[in-house]
Amino acid sequence: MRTQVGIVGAGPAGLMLSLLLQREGISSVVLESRSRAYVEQRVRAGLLEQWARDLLIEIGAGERLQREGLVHDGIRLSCGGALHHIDFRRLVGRIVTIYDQKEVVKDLIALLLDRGGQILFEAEATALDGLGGSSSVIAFRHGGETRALACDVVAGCDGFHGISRPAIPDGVLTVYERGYPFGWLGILSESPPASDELIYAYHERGFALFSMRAPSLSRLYLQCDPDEDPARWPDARIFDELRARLGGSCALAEGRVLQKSVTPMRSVVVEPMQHGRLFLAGDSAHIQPPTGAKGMNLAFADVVFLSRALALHYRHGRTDALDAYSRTCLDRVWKAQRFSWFMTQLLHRFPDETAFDRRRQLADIAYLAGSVAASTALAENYSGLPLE
Ligand code: RFL
Ligand code: PHB
Repeated sequence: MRTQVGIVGAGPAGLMLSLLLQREGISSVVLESRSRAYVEQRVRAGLLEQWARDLLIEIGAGERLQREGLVHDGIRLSCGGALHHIDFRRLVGRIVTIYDQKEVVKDLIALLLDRGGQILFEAEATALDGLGGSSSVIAFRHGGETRALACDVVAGCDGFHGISRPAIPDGVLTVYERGYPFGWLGILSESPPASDELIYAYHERGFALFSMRAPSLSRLYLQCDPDEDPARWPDARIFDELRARLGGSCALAEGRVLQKSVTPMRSVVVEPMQHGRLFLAGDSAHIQPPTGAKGMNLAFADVVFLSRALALHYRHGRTDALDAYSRTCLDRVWKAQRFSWFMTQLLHRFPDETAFDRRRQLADIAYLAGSVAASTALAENYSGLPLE
């Protein structure tokens, strides 16, 4: 098999890249280790920045998104029994959309296959060869056989646990990393959301996030230990804790818990995001705590930059944009890291915190709630910095 761009991974990054390349007349093949059913059911992110929504519509994958996506003008911060509204539409003229990542993935897969794109499911990439030479080969296992995909360029869109990043020789990458002493217990509940917009709750018992997926489906998160066992959280305990952390600022309806799991939290960025013919995009190059809702959006931004650079390369023989790929992405990635860290340190309890730290957090929230300058900065970052 041969193609121009070999893409490892059919998450948001890999699928969007294949569609963007197709629009530029560049061929690609997507290799995905899991089955189609598996990637279409994986519960993950939920929030699209304004420009990411616009991108999905522009590429032709926005029909269901525009019908079923929940458009929010802002978010609410809950603290000390009060709810503070940060109104993105008023402050920066932008909105955000709640639309589950698995729905985004479903729509992108359907569109790509409909347009004659190539995705091989249950095709696990096992090795990347020739990254420093004139062409590369991705070895993969498919249907019990070992096969090879020859390509000009490899796009490593295989997430944080993929093979692309580890395929880069030792000593080439600088890894910037920060751990957090907590995780999130994520819950999907058959109950109407507590509010029409997301609530980020600061509370002495720990952080809680009240999100949603549909008018009768809530997505809820509780700060917990990073190695917490979800089995220790029967439904009644979950709702007692959510109600306590919401602090009476609005009513919370109980419902059947459909799913619960614990996500530990980490910030990681690798530099550079390119090695020879391999370009990393999305979670394979960077992850951040979900408090800023940045992961899927950053994955899309990376592949927009990569597809533009590849178009210039194939159309005009230019390599300047490809050479600048890592720098271009990292500028945005670090701003997203900063914002995700800001939201995380603002709202969580830390085991080694002092009374001074708590007072400072409360002052920060009061400043956000009361200052147009501070809330505009939050609105601008949360709803998505412009791509250009
Ligand atoms: P993905 O989605 O992990 O896709 C990688 C794909 O590569 C496949 N793969 C391989 N395929 C072939 N061969 C191999 N050797 C392979 N190894 C791996 C995998 O099966 C998979 O299909 O990475 P991508 O495309 O970079 O997308 C990143 C996003 O998925 C991620 O950043 C977000 O989910 C993060 N995230 C959020 N992002 C947002 O933008 N907004 C949010 O509100 C948000 N909330 C969240 C989140 C992530 C969370 N968790 C579970 C980590 C909330 C949570 C709780
Ligand atoms: C979600 O709805 O899953 C979600 C929303 C916002 C976040 C994190 C997760 O910051």
